[in-house]
Amino acid sequence: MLTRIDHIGIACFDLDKTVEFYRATYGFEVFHSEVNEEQGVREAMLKINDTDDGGASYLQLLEPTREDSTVAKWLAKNGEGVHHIAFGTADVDGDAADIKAKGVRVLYEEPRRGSMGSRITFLHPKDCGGVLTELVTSAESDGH
Ligand code: MC0
Repeated sequence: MLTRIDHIGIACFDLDKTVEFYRATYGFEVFHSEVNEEQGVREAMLKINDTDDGGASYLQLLEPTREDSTVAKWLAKNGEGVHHIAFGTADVDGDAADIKAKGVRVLYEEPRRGSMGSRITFLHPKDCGGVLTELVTSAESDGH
């Protein structure tokens, strides 16, 4: 069951500059940052609020680390902006299987590693009304 907005992913050319915009404009601070080489991104997670399912909601700022990454490709075509939304679930495997059975393409056979030790998969934007959609099981809620 999808129980929260885990994060909104925002693509940017310059992570440090974008982090500073969110700090100066809204007062949001970096909760966590990391490089995910598999996904080709350097990212900063800005925690917005805890949620009543024991998780939290974040803004995820993404800067590509290589030109062939999905985010670099997207930035070249669209410029900076909202790249994807992510729903949180305690069971990414089960929810991905249920959604796949409804005819939506799930992009990974098995969930991969996401921010802060989470397990993630993506749904094809062309099957989701133009919205790249991610499913996330955070490390805290993962029974695996
Ligand atoms: C591509 N398309 C999008 C889109 N990316 N539409 C909405 N939102 C996006 N973000 C559209 C394109 O405009 C194009 O439409 C069509 O999908 C095919 O795109 P493409 O540029 O030709 O590229 P493909 O097919 O090679 O790849 C698209 C695909 C890919 C969605 C399969 O981007 C992908 O695998 N994304 C999932 C992984 C990802 O994005 N990782 C970065 C965040 P037209 O109409 O022109 O045909 S990593 C992350 O977020 C992690 C760290 C985490 O949360 O923990």
